[in-house]
Amino acid sequence: MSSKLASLLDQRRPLVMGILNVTPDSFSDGGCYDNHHAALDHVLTMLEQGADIIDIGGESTRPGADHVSKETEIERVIPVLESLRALTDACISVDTSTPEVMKQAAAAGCDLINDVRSLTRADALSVAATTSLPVCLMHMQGEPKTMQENPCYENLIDEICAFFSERIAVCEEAGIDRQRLIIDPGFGFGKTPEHNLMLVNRLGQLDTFELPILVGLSRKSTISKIVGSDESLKAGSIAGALLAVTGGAKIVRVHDVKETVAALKIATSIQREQPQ
Ligand code: 8Y7
Repeated sequence: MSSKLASLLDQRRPLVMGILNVTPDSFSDGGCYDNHHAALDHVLTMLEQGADIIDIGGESTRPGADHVSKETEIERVIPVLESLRALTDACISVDTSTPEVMKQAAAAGCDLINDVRSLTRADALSVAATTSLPVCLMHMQGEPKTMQENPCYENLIDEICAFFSERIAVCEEAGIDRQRLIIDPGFGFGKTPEHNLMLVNRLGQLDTFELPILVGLSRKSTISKIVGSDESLKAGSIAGALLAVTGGAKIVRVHDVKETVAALKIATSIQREQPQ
């Protein structure tokens, strides 16, 4: 594990990963930050608000999204990453499944590879191995284009655990130390609302891997389906983040950094019976 992420995880409090979408069509930032300077501003704001990690993504993985070429992804992600690296020592994650992006992101000084496809693309394993960076492995059933059409499991938790067992073994064989891995059940990635809700309750079953757990529930459709209006999405997402952390998540990937940081401070203070 990179010393930067490892020392953050050593703090034994939940970490907040702020989302920076550099895509013209993202789940909910809708292209607001596709401009370089606005993107940098947004990151600096999230860091001031207490984000521990920033996750930069140039490929929309929202349900139904089209494939993005590696050239487009590189054009979107690398210049922003380079500018950010010059501005801050903060932990920066790159959300990508593309080996060429991983390679260039590592050269530009990123600290974590966040791959929703768990290094399944050709060459992703070997490239990730050579970067020496930590990797977040996420569970997904199917591919973003079609994953929400008919998600179906015989046993959700067993299948997710089997998936992680296999991917962890494959990573180790490729030379990626187990200590470099983070796991994520992949809320909304080939899952119905019922699946997602059950997963929050059963997060503890992923403890058997003894790896940090990351979760992303922020503004996802399960939250919006329950709370309805846009104004309630923030509160709904924070409730999800709190319960995920209570269930054992070590990192929450969120849009609303300021409010999530405040909510988690209360959770940690209550847990320690000491104001944090
Ligand atoms: C997740 C993610 C997205 C998630 C991890 C969105 C890139 C969809 N969701 N990465 N990425 N976990 N590790 O709504 O849940 O932000 S994209």
